[in-house]
Amino acid sequence: MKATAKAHTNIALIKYWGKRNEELILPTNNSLSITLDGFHTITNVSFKEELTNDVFYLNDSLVQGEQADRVTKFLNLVRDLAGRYVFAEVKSVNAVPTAAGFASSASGFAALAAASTKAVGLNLSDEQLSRLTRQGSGSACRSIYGGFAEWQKGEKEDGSDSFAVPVVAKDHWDIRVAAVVLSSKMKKVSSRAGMKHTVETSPFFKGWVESIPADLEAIKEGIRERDFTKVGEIAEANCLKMHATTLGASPPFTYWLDTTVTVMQTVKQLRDSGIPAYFTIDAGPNVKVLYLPEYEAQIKQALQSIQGVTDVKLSRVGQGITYLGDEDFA
Ligand code: FM0
Repeated sequence: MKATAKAHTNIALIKYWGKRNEELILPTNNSLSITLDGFHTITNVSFKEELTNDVFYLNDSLVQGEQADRVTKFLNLVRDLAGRYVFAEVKSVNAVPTAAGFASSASGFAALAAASTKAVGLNLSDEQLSRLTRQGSGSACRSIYGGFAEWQKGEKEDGSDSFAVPVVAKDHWDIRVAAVVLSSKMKKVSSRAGMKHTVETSPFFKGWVESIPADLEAIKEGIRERDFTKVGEIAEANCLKMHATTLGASPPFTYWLDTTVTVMQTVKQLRDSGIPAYFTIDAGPNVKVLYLPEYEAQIKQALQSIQGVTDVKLSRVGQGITYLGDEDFA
């Protein structure tokens, strides 16, 4: 009754921003991401008859409160699916520095879903696993796959047609992502709270949702053709549209800091000087920069030299879920 799984985080090029059902985590629009090899979570789940509640350790520390409740809520789904009502010990090791501005919830829930379902004896298909993972954290359903993945929002009220699928073979394209870490200690508006507030109050939200199908069609074509300019332009514009919805909210808010804008301008300057690069930003101040391998040295140098940037972490396209032996869990 135990298993260990590893999952990587992902960065969306077409953003998931808005839910139509908060309980089931059903989105208002399709989204599309790249799984990244630079950031991962490894999770070991043991279901044990002697436990009287779930216990959750993150990086060797016992976690209680809201984060632990989210793990238990997710394990309840797994127990219902398996028809086995046994509590679990969950041990996670996160190699996703929170400071890098990646939602560790993506790799976290993907690894939890994979390890817990395997431990309880469920043998799920990728589609079933993605659908289940979605209910832990929406963006996590894309981390089941390596390479480029699209989360199809689905139409049904029960969410049975809302899950991610691969877009191309994992090794289709060696595209790179630099995560630019800023020095801020800004209080964070979570993506969950930020998107809810935006859906409820921003008049720009409607325009956002309506603009998605065309972006998706075009970016998938760009990915298939390995057309970096096309993919970069669409991803950057899609990110700007998402952030524009927050400025239209009431009260308005933004995830950007002054250094966020400086990094965006640097990316534009790199392009003007002949180095192809495009940015994207999630629900936080840090910037992710898309680039091609041959420009890695220049990209890293330019981003590192910006005042207020504390770190630049480079990543390649990563793989989907892998299962590890218990001896691999350190
Ligand atoms: O990843 O409320 O998955 O597509 O990162 O747990 O379903 O943390 F930029 C924002 C991620 C949203 C875009 O939201 O929300 C993306 C975002 P949950 P998530």
